[in-house]
Amino acid sequence: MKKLLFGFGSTQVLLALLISGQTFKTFEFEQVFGSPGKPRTQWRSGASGSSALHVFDGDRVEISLCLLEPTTLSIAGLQYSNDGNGDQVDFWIDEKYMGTIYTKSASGSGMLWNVFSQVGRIGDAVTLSPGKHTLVVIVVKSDCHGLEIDNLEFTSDINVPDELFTCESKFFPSLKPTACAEKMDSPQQRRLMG
Ligand SMILES: [Ca+2]
Ligand SMILES: [Ca+2]
Repeated sequence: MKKLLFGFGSTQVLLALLISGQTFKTFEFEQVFGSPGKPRTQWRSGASGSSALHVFDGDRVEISLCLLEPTTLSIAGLQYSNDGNGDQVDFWIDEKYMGTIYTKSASGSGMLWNVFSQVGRIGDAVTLSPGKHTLVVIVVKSDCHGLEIDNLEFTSDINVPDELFTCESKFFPSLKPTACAEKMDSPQQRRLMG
């Protein structure tokens, strides 16, 4: 219950979801690297799961949705942080465009990477057939410094464990990395992070 309330803060929303039989599912983006504490998944006390995934222009995350029965779901929200100019992130499920979010420009000399903001619902609900579907999160436009994506929340009419719902995830770095991305992915940085 505590988890459901976190990030939404509205008893009305929670009650509406409980009455309608909807359940929340959460995907933590740092999962794509297995565990936090890597150059792209630094420890963040302000993030859920204590970490987020740093993404740059052209980076892409693919999340597999493994559905056991017909499922109606929607993307209920994204949590992110940004310290620098704004960014544009698009969302697709299979070949269907779901929506776009724009991060706010902010300047905190690096301190704002630990300050996470919530973006509300992205796109309409979709009904998917049983089987595997792919949710694509792609950074379409970004400054050199990129953004951090913490988690993605779904609502679903079928209640299965989170790890079944989002059964696999892969990270695809940009083929044309920015200077900031190259610096973060450098062998020196990986050595520094252990
Ligand atoms: Ca940015
Ligand atoms: Ca997280």
